[in-house]
Amino acid sequence: MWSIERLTPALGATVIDVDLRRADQALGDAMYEALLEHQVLFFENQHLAPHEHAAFGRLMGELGARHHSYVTHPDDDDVVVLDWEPGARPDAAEWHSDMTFTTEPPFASILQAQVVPPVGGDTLWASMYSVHDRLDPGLRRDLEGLSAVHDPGAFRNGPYAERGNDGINELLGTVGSAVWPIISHHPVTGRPYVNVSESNTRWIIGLGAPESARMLTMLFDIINRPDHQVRLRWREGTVAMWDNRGTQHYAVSDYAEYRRVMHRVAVARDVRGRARGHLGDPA
Ligand SMILES: O=C(O)CCC(=O)C(=O)O
Repeated sequence: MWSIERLTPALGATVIDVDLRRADQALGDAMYEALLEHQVLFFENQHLAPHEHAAFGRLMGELGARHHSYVTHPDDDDVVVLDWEPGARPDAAEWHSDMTFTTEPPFASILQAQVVPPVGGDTLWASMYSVHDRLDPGLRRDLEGLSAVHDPGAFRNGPYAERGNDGINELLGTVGSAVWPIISHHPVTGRPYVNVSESNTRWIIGLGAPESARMLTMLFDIINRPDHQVRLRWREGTVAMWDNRGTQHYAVSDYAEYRRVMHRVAVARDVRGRARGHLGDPA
């Protein structure tokens, strides 16, 4: 029988004695509840083949949120490969939730380590519930009712290197941007969370440039406090699954001379949450 070990008061738990290759509907239901409670779950020693990884993803919900800038695995199109060769500049060393620049960001992501550096390459997650709950009440009141624009941020760099300004305009034309309340609500638990990220939030609607920039910088500093975080040291075969609503993550880019390879399955839609009826904010 599996069990759960919590990792920090803010978020994160390791699920012990579980084999995700044998996961069935009952385990999927249980992991869903655990995910709602702990926000990010870690499973050691899984070593899922691409089709097993995608099958576990399907147990958690509907797959399909493809990222515009990553390649997929030759054996399974639902598995994205993040392969950072020695000397590469990994692009996830910034706090972000996945694809908040779209109007339908994925519900969850499931990441498995394939090749890890001997040391370094950890990933951190932060609980945006924790950030919200510990905001100064006056600041929280000021933020209620404000919304902010999320856009692809540094994903501009690739198209710019390839095609200059036209590349950026094409990216913004196809991928676009999305507006979210700064205090958003989790669509299933209903809990409020802070929904701005250093990677993707560019502008607070209705404010002038200096006020918007100052307010966002202050929020990014708060998100960056260890009080809200958990940190994973990867081993090959470790799987992490996070709820993309109410968390952010940061992949530390400190392993310059080594290769790091991850497989990721994005779960686009939360089927169980939909069945319960959404409580959250409209996009
Ligand atoms: O490589 C990692 O640890 C995280 C990658 C990431 O940011 C993502 O999958 O969204």
